[in-house]
Amino acid sequence: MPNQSDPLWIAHFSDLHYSPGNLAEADRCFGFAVENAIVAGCHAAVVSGDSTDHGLDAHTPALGALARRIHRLTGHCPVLMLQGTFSHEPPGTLDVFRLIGAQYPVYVADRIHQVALCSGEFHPSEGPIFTETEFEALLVEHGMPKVIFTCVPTVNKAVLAAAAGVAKAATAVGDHLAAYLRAAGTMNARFRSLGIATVGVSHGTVNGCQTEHGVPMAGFDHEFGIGALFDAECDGFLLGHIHRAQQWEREGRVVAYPGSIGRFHYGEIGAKGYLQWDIVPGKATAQSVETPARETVCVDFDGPPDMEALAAVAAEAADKFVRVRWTVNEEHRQLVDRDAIVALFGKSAEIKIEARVLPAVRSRAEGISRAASLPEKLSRWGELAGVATEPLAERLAVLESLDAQSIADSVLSHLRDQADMESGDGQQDASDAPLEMETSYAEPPEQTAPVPTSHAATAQSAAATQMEWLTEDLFA
Ligand SMILES: [Mn+2]
Repeated sequence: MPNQSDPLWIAHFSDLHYSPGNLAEADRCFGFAVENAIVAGCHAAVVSGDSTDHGLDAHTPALGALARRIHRLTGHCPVLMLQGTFSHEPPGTLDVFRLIGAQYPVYVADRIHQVALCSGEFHPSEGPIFTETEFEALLVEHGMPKVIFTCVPTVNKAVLAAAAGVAKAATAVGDHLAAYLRAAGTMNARFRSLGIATVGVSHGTVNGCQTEHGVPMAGFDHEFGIGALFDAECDGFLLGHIHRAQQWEREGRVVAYPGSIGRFHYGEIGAKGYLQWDIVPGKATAQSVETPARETVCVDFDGPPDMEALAAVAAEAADKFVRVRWTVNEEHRQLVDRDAIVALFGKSAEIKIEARVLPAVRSRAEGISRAASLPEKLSRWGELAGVATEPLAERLAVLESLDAQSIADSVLSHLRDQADMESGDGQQDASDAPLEMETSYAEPPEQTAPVPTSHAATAQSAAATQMEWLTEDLFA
């Protein structure tokens, strides 16, 4: 341990997330950080929560690996481990670590309180803050503390919710913590006046911080305001929970997240590392040391993946972890060759493929497949869709029986008829216009046979129907 006058140098690790799935990443990064901190001669080490990713059985290799790293640290300096998020670190997970101290102890902070580090040993307060009596007894028995830690582990919101009313639970957590931090601040200011370093350790979200995905955390349901943390009058406030490294400074005092020790998810921005804190009473600095976190590459396509673009990415992605995502419409899904993409990234450490297929939304025409002919199918579709298909049926018959030139000729001849009708020749109307399609299209109108008089009325209405499809927009 250093002399009282030396700056206090704390290695601050957070969010190790040891689990079977994260073992390689967590242990490579934490192993590097532990050795780096030992070589650099840290005076104390802090893990500010989420040492594990979820509850781990005793026989899980990941738990053994974490224990070995912590044990290794205790051969060099005292270690404080803070209780993190309950889902990641079920209460009680850390208890066993109290037993693995070598040269120095592991201190587990799982309640809101203060703890003094004197000559390599931890001496906790009975209640949330050191009392006058406790502190004087501490000085008599153990001498001047090197540092006072103010510990705020994850708080049980259920307990607060019951006390404060469920609706106000989130706000109440912040209010209660702010009140506690202010009270601790009064004591911490006194410790500082005695030349003792003061350090806060907590696990939670600071309002206004940014996540590893670049999302700003702004709202009223977060644990801390940055002002509340500075109110604790700690020289340095060591935070965990947010996986992106970031810090705030006020008059020489610093609040900081080291971020997670490794890169556990795709799409995380920012470097990974641990923090080297240098603290003299009233002034702190936190320097990040980067860990060898895995490199990830994310490529997203709106539509089928561009294979040329992917080939260019693959050329730069040897030994990296690659995620390729795309979104395609259902009818284009067969355009994507997954195997070819996997093959492109043969040299990468991992290729993760996430395809999102947008389902085609179409209403089926019930019974249409049982209709025998195309005109029948058309008519069935018209019934179901509420569309009058007669004009379409006529055009379909024309398309089926005539070639393009004949159709065009007849359209032109009908247009000519119409022009004649508009010029006022009423007699032409009955004789020329009502044409039977089978006979009229290939011939000029004046050569076609006149419709028999007895059928004139019928023919006229038929003519009107036929004219309709000529005068209306063909593509309607
Ligand atoms: Mn975490």
